[in-house]
Amino acid sequence: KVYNVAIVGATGAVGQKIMKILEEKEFPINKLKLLSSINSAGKELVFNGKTIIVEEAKPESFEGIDIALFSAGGSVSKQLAPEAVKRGAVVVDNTSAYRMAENVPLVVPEVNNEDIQKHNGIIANPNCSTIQMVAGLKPIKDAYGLSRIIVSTYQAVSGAGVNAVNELENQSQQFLNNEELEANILPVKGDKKHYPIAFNALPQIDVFQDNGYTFEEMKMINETKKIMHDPELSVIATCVRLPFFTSHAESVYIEVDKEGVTVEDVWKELRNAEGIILEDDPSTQSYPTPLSAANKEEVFVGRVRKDLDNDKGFHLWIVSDNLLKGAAWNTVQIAQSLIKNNWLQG
Ligand code: 11C
Repeated sequence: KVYNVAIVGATGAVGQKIMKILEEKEFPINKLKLLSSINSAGKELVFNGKTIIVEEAKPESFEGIDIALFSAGGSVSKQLAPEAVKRGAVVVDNTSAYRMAENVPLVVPEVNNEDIQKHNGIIANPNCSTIQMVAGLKPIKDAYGLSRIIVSTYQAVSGAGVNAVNELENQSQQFLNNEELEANILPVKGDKKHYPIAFNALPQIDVFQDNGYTFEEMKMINETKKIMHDPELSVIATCVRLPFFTSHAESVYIEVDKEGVTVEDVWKELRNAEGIILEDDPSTQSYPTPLSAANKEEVFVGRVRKDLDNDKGFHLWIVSDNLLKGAAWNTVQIAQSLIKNNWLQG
C-alpha cells in the first residue's frame, strides 16, 4: 500500500531533512505534497527525481492526504493541524503546540512506541534535546529503574533556526577580523536583549518562565515525565547554547533504583539498545562529539561513570544530530510506525 503524504514547512531546515529521509528510507508514497508559507510557495524541489512545486499551506491542501508531517512552527500547527485531521489525515507535529495536550501522544519510538495507537489524529514529536536524552536513558530505566535526572545541555545553533546559523557564521568572521560582533538573534529572536554566540556560551535557550527556568528547560522536564509515563521522576535541566552548528550534547547525571549497578552493566544495556551507539573507551579516548554525531540518525552515548559518592548515581554524555533524531528522523519513524502497526485509524 502507498500513501498520500504532505510536508508542511517543506522548504525549512527540518522539512528538507524529512524529504531526504523519506527518499532514503523508500517511504511508501503515492503522492507527496510540499506545503509552505506564501513566501516559499512556487519554489521547485526535487523528490525521487521528480520536480514538485511547493504550494501555500491552506485548510483545503489536506484533502486526500493520509499523513501530514508538520514542521513550520507552533502557530501554523495550531491553525492547520486540526484542518488536516478534519480531512482525514494523521498529523505528526514537530512543534511544541500539542506536546503537553492530554489526548496527544508524545513519542520517541524507541521509548514509547505503543502510545502512538492512542492518537486522535495528532501525534507530537518531542523537543530535540528531550528526544536524545530519553532515548539514551530508556534502556537504563528498563533494567535498573530511574528516580532522578540532572541534565546540562550543550546545544547547537541550528536548533534556533537558519538565522542563528547565519549569525554564528557572521560573528565568527567579525571576531577573527577584530570587528564588533553584531548580535540580533540569539539567545532568542523575540527577546529584549541579544548576546554574541561566537566564541561564547549562552545559558538561555528560549524565553524565561516565571519560575526562573527557560522554556527549553521546562520542555525537557515536562516532556521527559510524559514520555516516560512517570510524573514522579525528578528532572532538572540547565540548557546552554554553544557556538557549533549541528548536534546537541548533554551531560546527564542519573540515579537508578537498583543498588550495586556497575558501569559494565550500563554499557551492556546501551550496547543492546535499538538506535543507540555506545562510544565509550577512555583507553582510546573514544567518546562522541557534536561533529562526530552530525548527519547520523543514532543517539551516541559515552563517558559513562559511576558517581564517586552515590552508589545509585551515574554520569553520561549523550550526543545526537538535533535535526535528524532530534526532529526529522524521529518524525519519519513515527510515520513508519503508524503504517507498520496499522495505527493510522488510531
Ligand atoms: C533549540 N531545542 O535548540 C530547540 C529547538 O520545541 O521543537 C527545538 C524547538 C522545539 O533551540
